[in-house]
Order: sequence, then structure tokens, then C-alpha cells
Amino acid sequence: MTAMASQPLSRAAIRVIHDGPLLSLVFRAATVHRAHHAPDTVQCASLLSIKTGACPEDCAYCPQSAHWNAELEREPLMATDDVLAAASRAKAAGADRFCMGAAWREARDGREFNQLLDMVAGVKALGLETCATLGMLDESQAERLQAAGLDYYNHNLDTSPEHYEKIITTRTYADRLRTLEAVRHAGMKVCCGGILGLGEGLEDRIGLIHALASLDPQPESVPINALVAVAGTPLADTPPLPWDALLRAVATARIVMPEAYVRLSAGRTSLSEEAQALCFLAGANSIFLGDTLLTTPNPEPDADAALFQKLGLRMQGESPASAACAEHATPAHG
Ligand code: SAM
Ligand code: DTB
Ligand code: SF4
Repeated sequence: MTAMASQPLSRAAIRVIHDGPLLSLVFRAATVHRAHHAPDTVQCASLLSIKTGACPEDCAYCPQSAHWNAELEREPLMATDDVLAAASRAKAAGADRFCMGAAWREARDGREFNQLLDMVAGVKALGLETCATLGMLDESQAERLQAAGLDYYNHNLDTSPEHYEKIITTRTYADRLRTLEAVRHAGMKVCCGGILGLGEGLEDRIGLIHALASLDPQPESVPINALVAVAGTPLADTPPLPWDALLRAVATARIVMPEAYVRLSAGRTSLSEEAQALCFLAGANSIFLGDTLLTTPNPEPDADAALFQKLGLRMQGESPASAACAEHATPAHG
């Protein structure tokens, strides 16, 4: 058996999948991936921080928290025209989804929220899929965002329920589940994942994957971030996540959430091409495109284009004709 039954799996069952011989795990994940997705196609999203820093939450990993001293330019909410100009550039660079992130604890009704609704409608009108991550939402806000044209809402569980309190004290796991419920209820797609390399144990990684796979329905998009350790945050000196731990998490997520986009998110600048290739083989089929995530670096678009060409991957938004041209281009050996 390769694909999972529709019943939620127990933590113990997920652990058995996760802990198997690594290459057999990757093979099984690749088999599930091929049964559910076009295996050589990667969805490419572009990310923009529309409001940066001075966040009241105390997420230990985050350079945007006002509790820490990361070197960061704080920026108020961007002007709508500037956001739309960035979205047009992202589309021209090949992105098919545009994700707007704000360093807010929660969205607040008023002038800024109305401006946000305009941004969402404007990005949608450019022909891009829309995504936003704005902190907690109530049902009415979720409904207004959906009506404005928001396709996806990103809100992560971040880690296991047990490890969570060591990372964030200002907002609970239950708060996060409530926001996800509001997003679902409003009819938007759910983008929900977490971060690995926060100093958690193996059992916490299983716990996170179990919590994500138990959401009913399962999230359509699952970002798997590797911690970007930023100076000035409490996790600045956390040892880097080993590549095989990330690969196991990606492969397990693919097996237990066969329909989801599994996104290889933050942390790709610390991964070799070979490790990324294994993650794509194991079912990762979405990335952020562009040299900056929200505030930290992401691979240069040229480096991603070269990697895609080596691996025979194509961007989801790219026409099959231009992908065929790429196939006939001289491969960059060496
Ligand atoms: N403030 C909103 C919230 O937390 O819901 C939205 C923006 S927040 C930056 C979005 C996500 O980015 C977080 O949930 C976390 O998973 C991820 N993130 C933040 N800092 C990170 C870091 N240093 N390394 C990896 N992922 C990070
Ligand atoms: C997600 O899971 N990863 C993205 C997106 N959702 C918003 C954010 C990654 C942020 C990495 C740290 C930074 O650049 O500030
Ligand atoms: Fe604020 Fe989001 Fe960063 Fe937490 S992850 S400090 S909520 S911006």
C-alpha cells in the first residue's frame, strides 16, 4: 500500500512511516506523489512582507517580533500601488501565486483592513492566485477576505502541541486552530505547516505532521520551513537542521497528505542542490521564488532556474511549450 486511507493516522503509525529506511521512505513518497500530482511540475509562489517588524507576539524564531533585537527595518503597511507593482513583477518572473505577509498578531477591522481587501482584489485581477498571512482572523474577517478574492490563507501550527509553549507564549495552539476553522468556514483554502529545527525532538516533528494531517479536511498547502536562525532572536544559535531530518519530514508529509502541495519553504539557502533534489523526489512540489522571503534571504531566481533545468522541473505557471524549449536547451553540466 502506498497512499493513505481517509481515516486519520495515529502518531504511532506516522512514526513507523517516518522512521523507516530513508531510501525506502523516499521511494514510497515518490510513488504517492506520482499517483496524485504531475511529478515534474512545481508550484511557485512569491512572498512579500507588506508590513514589517514591531510584532507584539513572542515567537522565538521570528526576527519581526518586538520582543527581540534582530536587525530589521520596521515598515508600516505598504501602499496598495506598491504591492500591486510587486505582484506584477512576481508574475513576470513566473510566479503563479502571490502571498502577502504582515507582522500582526491579528487582523484588525478599520482602514488598514479595508486597504488589504483592495490589495487582495488587485492581485487577483492580475490573474494571480492570492494568499495572505496576517495573524489571527475572526469569521467575519475571513469572509470579507474570501469575498475580496483571497484563495489561500497561511496560518501555521509551527510545531507539536507539546513543544509549542517553548516557542510561543502569547498565542495558543487552540487560537491557531480557531483561525484555521474561520478560514475553512469562509470557503478559503488552508495553507498550514510548520518549522523544523527549533530545537524540537523527533517526536515533535511527528506530532506536527500528525496535527497537520488530522485537520479535517486536510490543508491544501503545507509549508515546511527549516529555521532561518537570525541574530538577535532566542534561537540564533540553534544548530542547523540535518538535511535528512528535513527529507524525512517532507516524505512523511507527502505520504500522509497525498493531495496537498508540500512546500519546501524557508531555509533553502542552507540546502545543497542535491538535498533539494531529494526533497522534490520525495514529493515537495511548491517553493517560494525570489531572492527574499519576508525578511530573510531565499535562493536567487537564476539559481532556482538552473536547478529546475538540471532536474527537468517546470514551474506550474509556465506553458508546456516553453518547458519543451527548456528540455532542448543545452544542460548546464559541471
Ligand atoms: N504574523 C503572522 C503569523 O505569524 O501568523 C504572519 C507572518 S509569520 C512571519 C508566517 C510564518 O513564517 C510563521 O508562522 C513561521 O512559521 C514562519 N517563520 C517566521 N520566521 C521564521 C524563521 N526565522 N525561519 C523559518 N520560518 C519562519
Ligand atoms: C511560511 O510557512 N513560510 C513563509 C510564509 N509562510 C509566510 C515565511 C517564511 C519566513 C522566513 C523568515 C523571514 O523571511 O522573515
Ligand atoms: Fe509576529 Fe508572525 Fe513573527 Fe510571530 S511569526 S512574531 S506573529 S510576525
